[in-house]
Amino acid sequence: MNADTSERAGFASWTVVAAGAVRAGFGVVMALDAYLKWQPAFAEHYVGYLRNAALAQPRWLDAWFQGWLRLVESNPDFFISATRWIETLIAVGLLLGFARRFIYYGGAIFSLLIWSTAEGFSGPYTAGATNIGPALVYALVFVALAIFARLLGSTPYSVDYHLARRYPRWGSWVELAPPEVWRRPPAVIALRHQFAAVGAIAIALGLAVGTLRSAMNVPPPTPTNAAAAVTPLSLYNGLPVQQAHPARLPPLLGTGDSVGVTLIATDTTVEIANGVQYNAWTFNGTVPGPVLHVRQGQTVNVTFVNRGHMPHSIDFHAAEVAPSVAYRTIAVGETLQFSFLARTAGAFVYHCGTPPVLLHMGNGMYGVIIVDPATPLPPADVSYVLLESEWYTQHAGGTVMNGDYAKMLAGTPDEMVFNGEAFQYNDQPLTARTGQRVRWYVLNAGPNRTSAFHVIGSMFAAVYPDGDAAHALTGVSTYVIGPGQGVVLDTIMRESGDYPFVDHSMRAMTMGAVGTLRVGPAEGGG
Ligand SMILES: [Cu+2]
Repeated sequence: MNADTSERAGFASWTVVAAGAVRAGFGVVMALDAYLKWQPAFAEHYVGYLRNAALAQPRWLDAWFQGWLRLVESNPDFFISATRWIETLIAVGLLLGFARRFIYYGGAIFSLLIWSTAEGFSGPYTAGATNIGPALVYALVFVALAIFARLLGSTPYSVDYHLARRYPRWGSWVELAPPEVWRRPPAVIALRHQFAAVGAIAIALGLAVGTLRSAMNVPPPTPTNAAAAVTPLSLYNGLPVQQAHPARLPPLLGTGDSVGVTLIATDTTVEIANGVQYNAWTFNGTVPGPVLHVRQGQTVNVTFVNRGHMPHSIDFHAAEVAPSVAYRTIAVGETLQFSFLARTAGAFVYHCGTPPVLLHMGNGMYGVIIVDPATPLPPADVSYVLLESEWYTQHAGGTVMNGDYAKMLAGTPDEMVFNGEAFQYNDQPLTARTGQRVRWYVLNAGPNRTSAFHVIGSMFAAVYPDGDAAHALTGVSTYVIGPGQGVVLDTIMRESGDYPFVDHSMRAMTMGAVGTLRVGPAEGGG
């Protein structure tokens, strides 16, 4: 053998092996595909796939889709079974190299039918789409396999080859090359080529089988799913927050019989974890909105201005007024004025009440109004206001998040926070001294979840569910606060040290609803 023929023999050897490997590898893919077709979910939604694909097709394709729909809907069981068996036969044919001509031509036609019906020509071709339709690619692979078989003739890696040895007629049915090509003796196959091909197929098979279970649960790679997969806590930089949202109870808005307050709806970006922002809808540019502090018996004159980008409204839980008048939705640029008498003492939320309220509150439109009782509670040394709420997010880009209404509806928050930002009072602790009466005004804006407020290492000295000292509860360690509810609680720490305050739902704590009260020694004492 001279160098030239040995080179040619080597080339023949590896092309035969490679073509066989491609066929077998594609057989594995088709086998997985067939396996999925045998799952019950395929049968349940068979007609749905076709109806879905028929949506938004151009008019000239109406007849095509309507024709298939009529055909399939008249006997769905037949088409379900046919799809399952055709894919299974194709997979077996590819793996064994059986009836290759029929498998390749049939496979290409079948794939084109799937592509042009159930896959709806593999639309939509939107920005962010990640494939142009598997079935179209399948059709091209079948064509490529047919070309290999046409050029290379038969292959010892096929049942066809061995059948044709015994029954030449079989060869004339299933071979794609002319008889003089497929009848000639097979190329001498080098062992190293065979080992390489078998190794590659084994690895592909191992990966495919190993990942099938998990791959079946991966959400489809749509832009929406990609955005929802990024959470604020995955972007959170973990560094200490430099400036926390103020938690101290501000002074009274005024001491007269009436007080005025202006609340302006604006769209702003707010920090929801260190290094992570949210495109929020706010009252006065912060989430939560400003804490309003009034006294029982005062009249509150509200001016509400809408400088957002959509209609908004405001609803005060401290008021008893006709919501159809005072809480009505106003358009962008409009101003609404109303007054209410703060008849009832306590800690109350205010929030936007424009439908869908879930979306408006989920995007940050809430705040707190504290109404001091006419008969004062025992005097507190230091008072804090904590408004718990949830963030439901999807990635907007960079370190910025948007709201995710689907998550709001599902009630699956990405963060749960006190005063808008995760973990901020761990980095900037609230402070007190031993023996001081610390008053906590704790509220839950929701929009969905119930809070279980607890200060670790302490018992509440008093809980005022209705802001009335005459009804104070004692002996309470954890207090439940539903969405829209607020409560006043006192603690008096006996020992100095750090006291974490939490939503005792451990999930909420993990998602950011935790902070620290740092208690120092009593003034002038040890
Ligand atoms: Cu609103």
